[in-house]
Amino acid sequence: MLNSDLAKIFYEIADILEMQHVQWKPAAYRKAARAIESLPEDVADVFKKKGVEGLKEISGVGEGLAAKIVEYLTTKRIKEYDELKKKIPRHLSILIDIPGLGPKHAELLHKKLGINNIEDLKKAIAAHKLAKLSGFGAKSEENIAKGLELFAQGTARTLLGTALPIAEALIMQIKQVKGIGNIEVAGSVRRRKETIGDIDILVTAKDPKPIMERFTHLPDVKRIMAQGPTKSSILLKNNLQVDCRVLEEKSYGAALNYFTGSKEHNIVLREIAIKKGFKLSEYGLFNRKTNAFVAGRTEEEVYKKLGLPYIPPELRENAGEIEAARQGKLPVLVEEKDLKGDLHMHTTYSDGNNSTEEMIKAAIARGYEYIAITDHSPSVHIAHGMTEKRLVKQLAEIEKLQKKYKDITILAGSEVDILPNGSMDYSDKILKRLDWVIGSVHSAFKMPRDKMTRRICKAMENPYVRVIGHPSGRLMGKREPYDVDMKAVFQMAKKTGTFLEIDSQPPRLDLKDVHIRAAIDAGVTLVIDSDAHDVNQLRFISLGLMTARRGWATKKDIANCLPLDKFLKLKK
Ligand code: DGT
Ligand code: CA
Ligand code: CA
Ligand code: ZN
Repeated sequence: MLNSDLAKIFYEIADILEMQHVQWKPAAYRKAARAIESLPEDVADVFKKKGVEGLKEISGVGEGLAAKIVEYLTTKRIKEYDELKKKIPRHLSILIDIPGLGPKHAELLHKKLGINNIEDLKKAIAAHKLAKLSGFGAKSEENIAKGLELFAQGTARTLLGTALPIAEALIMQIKQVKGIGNIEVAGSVRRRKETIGDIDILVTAKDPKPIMERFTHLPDVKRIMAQGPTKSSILLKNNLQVDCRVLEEKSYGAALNYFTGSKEHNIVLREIAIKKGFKLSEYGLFNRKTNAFVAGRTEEEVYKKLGLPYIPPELRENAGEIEAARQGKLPVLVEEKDLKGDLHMHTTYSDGNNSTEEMIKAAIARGYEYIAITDHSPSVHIAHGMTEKRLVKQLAEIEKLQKKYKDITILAGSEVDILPNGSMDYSDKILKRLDWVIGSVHSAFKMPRDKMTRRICKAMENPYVRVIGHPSGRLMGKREPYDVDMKAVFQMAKKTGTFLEIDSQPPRLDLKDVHIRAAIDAGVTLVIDSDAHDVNQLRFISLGLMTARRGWATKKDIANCLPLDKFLKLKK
């Protein structure tokens, strides 16, 4: 959990330095921030085990930044950060957190309209004061209003990619209590929803007291919200709420079912129970007349008594899963072990943290049969997109590395920008030389719907474009998806045999669950990619996999579930 706090500070230092027009340092801080937030292990543990040398193994962390980390670990502060914060006015540090509002505009709003905080800004927008301000106008007022909405959503709910590792860490800590039976996360985290309101943890134990004691005294607790004999709620230092309930072994399955939800799924289950002469609650399934206990120890047994097969948590949204279960038509959901490769990752050739060779070695360690190396094309300046010349150099390097690493097949690829007119950022001559081309939109997001739809469809008509990367372009909490006719995209994908990507970066998860399901229904094949920018981000693919499961995806819907020989035979 320290990792995300520390990464946040580094990102903020980068932002402030950038406002002061400091060169290079912001990029260095951002690189380290990304590596730290991607780290599978807590930085504190890295430091404990391997000392400063261990910290310096983190990509982007040299002598200087390692010292900052140690400072943070030992004093809980970073002096440079405290001093930088003093230098920028408070209103700026608040306002620049709003998506779409940069330091220049924030300063202008402060000077001209006296806006100091979010509340001031909301009022000014309601009175249309921005629209009348020179340098702004109605359009930018609308955009800032949208930014405010995103900001509110972003602070109200937490990304699955953030909440899941926290939930797992808390479970590890609670598990150490003697006499603990089962422990599992329930609620939206267990359903793998893309954002999480709060974390729900269920525990069984004969004596709930030591569990509640431990839970309310976990190291990351900021405040105890409620404390009872079998149920407590805490607020973590990062403002995420966690509920914990201790139950009897006998009703564990019924409680797990109840607290996993969704509420809508539960309502239908209770109706089924009533029709069968039962009563279903968090305590178990009971005979309605005699009140005798019928089932409750496991979820399987509850579903069975209701005449249903076990329904995976990811499907429990009352979106047709109960009918499918009744008819024996539940999909056999894709699993992590089905993934045979990863077809989207970046290296230091563009904006990745690690070299091509480091990425290859990390992919081998994950047991993949094949990967694609896909750095950015030249138009993406902020991501150091490669010129054709640099791409050719990388191709030669990949060829060499392929000879060295025979256990994995390395596809020489690229994530090529789809330009606003729908043409690709590299010539066909270059595209033809590549084994794997992703087409992605990284610019001109605000096009009208029909134009954006044509832009993406035209890219799919290019015979070299195998897959459309992060098809909706959303960044949860930061950027809305662009306006595009997804149905038309699905049709064109099917017609041209182009894959659509499920990008696993935590704020993307793009395609999202409902789009995945619609794409599959339209006959489209998908790929699940990590879009890793660091060796430690390859594991993000599990988030894309969870999203695919929420989209009812089976193994046969995902191209990179094919073994190497079959995958290589796929032609567009
Ligand atoms: P979240 O936290 O907003 O991401 O969503 P959930 O689904 O985790 O919701 P939460 O934490 O309020 O409650 C956890 C589960 O408990 C929820 O999925 C279903 C169950 N639950 C909570 N309140 C009710 C209720 O009033 N009726 C029913 N049937 N179930 C409820
Ligand atoms: Ca919850
Ligand atoms: Ca809850
Ligand atoms: Zn990418």
